[in-house]
Amino acid sequence: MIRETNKSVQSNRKLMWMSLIFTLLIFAAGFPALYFLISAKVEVESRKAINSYSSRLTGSNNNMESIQTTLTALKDQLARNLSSVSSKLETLEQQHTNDQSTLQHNMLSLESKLFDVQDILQHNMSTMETKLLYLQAYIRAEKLTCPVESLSFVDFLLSSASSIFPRSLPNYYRFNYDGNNNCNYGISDGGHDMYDNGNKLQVWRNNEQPVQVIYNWTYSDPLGNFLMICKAWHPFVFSMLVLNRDGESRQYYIREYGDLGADGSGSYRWNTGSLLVGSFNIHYVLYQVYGASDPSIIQIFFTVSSPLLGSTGHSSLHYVDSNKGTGYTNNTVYMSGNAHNVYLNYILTSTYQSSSRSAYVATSTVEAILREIF
Ligand SMILES: *[C@@H]1O[C@H](CO)[C@@H](O)[C@H](O)[C@H]1NC(C)=O
Ligand SMILES: *[C@@H]1O[C@H](CO)[C@@H](O)[C@H](O)[C@H]1NC(C)=O
Ligand SMILES: *[C@@H]1O[C@H](CO)[C@@H](O)[C@H](O)[C@H]1NC(C)=O
Ligand SMILES: CC(=O)N[C@H]1CO[C@H](CO)[C@@H](O)[C@@H]1O
Repeated sequence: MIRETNKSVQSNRKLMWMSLIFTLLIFAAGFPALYFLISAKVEVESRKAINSYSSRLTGSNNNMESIQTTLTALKDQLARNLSSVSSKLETLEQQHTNDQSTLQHNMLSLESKLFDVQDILQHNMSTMETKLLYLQAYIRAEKLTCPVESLSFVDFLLSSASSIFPRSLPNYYRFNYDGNNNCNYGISDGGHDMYDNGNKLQVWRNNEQPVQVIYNWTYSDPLGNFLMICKAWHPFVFSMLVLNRDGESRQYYIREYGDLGADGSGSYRWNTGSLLVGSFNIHYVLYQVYGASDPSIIQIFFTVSSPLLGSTGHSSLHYVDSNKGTGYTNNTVYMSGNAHNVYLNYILTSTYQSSSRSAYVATSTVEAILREIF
């Protein structure tokens, strides 16, 4: 039995060893396998991680590149914008310079216009002042010395001449007044080429300054030595009352001047004469331009004195033939003497026939008309 037991103990030990060895064997084989398994797993995982990281790296590389491209594009754009801005700036500067010079130019032209306006105003002022001066002197002189008949004589002469000339002068021509109303002192074209800025008048005394006669105005010499009335009617009538209050011997002048418009064609003639109509003592100087195809020009200068007009002293009438042609007139007619309250008059009239050259008007016709007037 013991043996048997020994035998069984021995087999048990064998079994123990065997299982120990077996276990050791298992351990010895299992660990490396496990290790192998684990390390394979780790490798797979890290490779995965590496792959994802490198792909992320590639992605960010790509981003970097695109950022760089964008940056470059922006830089280009900026450079272009910069140059466009600077060119715009230049344009603006140029425009500014142009604007400035335009502005300066405008300023200059405005300034010159201002000067013109100032000139006109100054001229108007002085014209107004002259007119005022005349009017004041006229009123003064009229109050002081003018005979009551003085103005009524001019009224009478005007109405008489304007009714008698048209009906008594054969082929009477009613010329035009075409000057401007503000400064009307001539006839630009009286129609049918009669005048080219003619029938301009000046009056003066002795060596004094000539006074321009403006149509339809009444004047008085500021010193009160004469009054004058000018009517651009039909015919044209100018009348000057020579007051000459102190009775000194003097000359009173009328000058008619301008372009006749006859351009040198036709003829001219001077005549003088005198007549007595009732108590009216008349001396005349007649100037005519005739024989051109234009209307004739008939200028009658005449003095009228009469006890009815308060005239005293003596006077004579003269003319100066200074132009000697039919292009222009420069007709100076003057009254000299110590007379007082004498009228020195000028009438412009005309004749015209479209079919023939204008005829010379005989002194007898003119005298007949003057007789009819008085
Ligand atoms: C450059 O100009 C363009 C138009 O030409 C404009 O659209 C853009 O905003 C500008 N860029 C910059 C940076 O000024
Ligand atoms: C002068 O006055 C008259 C009548 O008052 C007028 O008919 C005529 O047109 C005026 N003439 C001028 C040139 O102003
Ligand atoms: C006009 O005639 C006068 C003489 O009466 C003369 O002194 C003057 O110089 C002449 N004027 C012109 C512009 O011919
Ligand atoms: C108010 C007045 O007389 N105005 C005149 C000033 O002068 C200019 C030219 O000289 C005329 O055209 C105006 O009528």
